Amino acid sequence: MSQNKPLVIVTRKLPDVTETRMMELFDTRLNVTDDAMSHEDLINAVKFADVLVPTVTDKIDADVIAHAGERLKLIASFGTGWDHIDHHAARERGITVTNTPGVLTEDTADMTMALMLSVPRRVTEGERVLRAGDWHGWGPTWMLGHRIWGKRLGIIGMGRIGTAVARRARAFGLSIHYHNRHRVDGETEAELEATYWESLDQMLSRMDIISVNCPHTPATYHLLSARRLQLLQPQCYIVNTARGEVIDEDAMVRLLQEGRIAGAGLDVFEHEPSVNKKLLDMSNVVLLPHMGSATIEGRINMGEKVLINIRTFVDGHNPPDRIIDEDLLPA
Ligand code: 8YV
Repeated sequence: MSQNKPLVIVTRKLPDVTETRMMELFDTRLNVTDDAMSHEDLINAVKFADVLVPTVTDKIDADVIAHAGERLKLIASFGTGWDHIDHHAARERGITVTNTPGVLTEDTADMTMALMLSVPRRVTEGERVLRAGDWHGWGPTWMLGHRIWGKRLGIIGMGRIGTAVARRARAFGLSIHYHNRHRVDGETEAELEATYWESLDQMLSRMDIISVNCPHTPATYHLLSARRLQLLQPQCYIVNTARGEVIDEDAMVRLLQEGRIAGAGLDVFEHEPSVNKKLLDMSNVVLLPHMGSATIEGRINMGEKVLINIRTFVDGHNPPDRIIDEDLLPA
């Protein structure tokens, strides 16, 4: 790290308050146009930066890290998921990686509930009919969806977000089931009246709604594989606000087309920002453009975390949100 203010390169437009404070504290290069950086732009950035502040849209792979200059010591990512960063390559180069956990938990859980309600109750479908001028009045058997009260919700990944989803879902009358790499503590399990399934296969075949809330790691890539998706019951809905890569998206699309699952609420996709065209034609799916954490409050909190991580690191301390190897364990 240089003697003067560290050079911080920010890859995307961040909230004004974050950018302003960053300008005050560090020698900061902002991205005022907000155009996503190309692979080449990222390589150029890491050659000179002391600190890189990327987001989920920047693939910081081994090649980018191989081009890092001697000065690059910290990658302070703006976001909780860090699957866009080759953490092993960074560690081998002595580069610390941080993220922004905790501050987007409630917002993401809210969006999960929004999808969980929207798909079975046909919310966006009904809205589309109305806007198209095709609503000709109430009908006793028209636009019927399915009740969620009393149904079984299976949460994959009972970390902060999964637990926040469970709390909300309880209030909507869902019974909570979960699969996680560790069983949660007894108090939380009792509070949520949650049933733990060590076997994901066993859980999947019994649920009415599946919510994906685990991070994307090598161990969770296609965790919902073609084989596992076939275990779901035909009335089951899938909700994903975590990462598209956790589900074999082609296999899910096939099951949706064949009517072998009831529907899906998706905020994330396997090949973002491109979305499988077949999904666009389906009425039983609700599709959102990765908006789970998109609140002004959440983004400002995320910015604050990035600032704290950089400042702490620059001052010679362990940044609070340093990514540690435990996170690489399977979900
Ligand atoms: C963020 C997310 O907005 O934090 C995450 O893991 O998926 C998003 O909600 C995004 O990552 C910002 O980089």
